[in-house]
Amino acid sequence: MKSVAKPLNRGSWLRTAIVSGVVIGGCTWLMPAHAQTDVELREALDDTNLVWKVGNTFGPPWQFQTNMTHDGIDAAQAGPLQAGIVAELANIMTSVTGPGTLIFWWKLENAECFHLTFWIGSTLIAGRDLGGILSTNWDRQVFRIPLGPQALQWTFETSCGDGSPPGNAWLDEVSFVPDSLQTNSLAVLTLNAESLTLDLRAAPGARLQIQYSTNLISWDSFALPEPIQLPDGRATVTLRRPTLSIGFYRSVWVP
Ligand SMILES: [Ca+2]
Repeated sequence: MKSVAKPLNRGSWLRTAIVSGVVIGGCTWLMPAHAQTDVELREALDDTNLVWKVGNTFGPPWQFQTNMTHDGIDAAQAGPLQAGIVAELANIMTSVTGPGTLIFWWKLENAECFHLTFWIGSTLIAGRDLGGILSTNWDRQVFRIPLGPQALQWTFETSCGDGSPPGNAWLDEVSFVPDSLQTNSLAVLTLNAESLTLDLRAAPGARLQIQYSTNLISWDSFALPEPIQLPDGRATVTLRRPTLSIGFYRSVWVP
């Protein structure tokens, strides 16, 4: 099949050649603009399982770029937006099926005249006065995603009036790992007649319950007020040791 010697839609020729699946066996495949946008954003945001859509009002949409990144390779950028008589806004959206853990990095150029927010469905999760993006540095966020299909959305929008400066926002290294694919480990650090201390490891943001057994068949949970949180993927906990002739311990995910 002949190669097509012209750029595809918005991407450059070089950029198109890099996108996996676009150049196959010397053949170049033309793609609709929305499909190319998804491929570019999937590469920029690094989770190959996610499908991306964008929307915008009075400003450029989120798009692939390589000038400002967290991973040193590529990232998605919104903007520049600039408030005039009307506000400007750009959304980037994907969907996942929870429960699982979502991690991403985001960055805001101007924290005074812009909002960068993260939503699960219609619920505002981070940004604005909820914290998490108050500085203009790259900022890592970790969230537990609840059970079932969930629409995820990042929104970049102007918040100052006419005459405010232009500004950009960036998103990089988005990762969603369902609980079914996650592993967690438990090691006993110390053990005495009254207590045991455990080293727990799992994906960042995990919530774990600790269980014990005498036969590896039936398991009981430690009576804890809340699941053990692992915001950084690791925790050390000391628990009152149950009265057992032989004890086995395990950690299990909590949605
Ligand atoms: Ca990237």
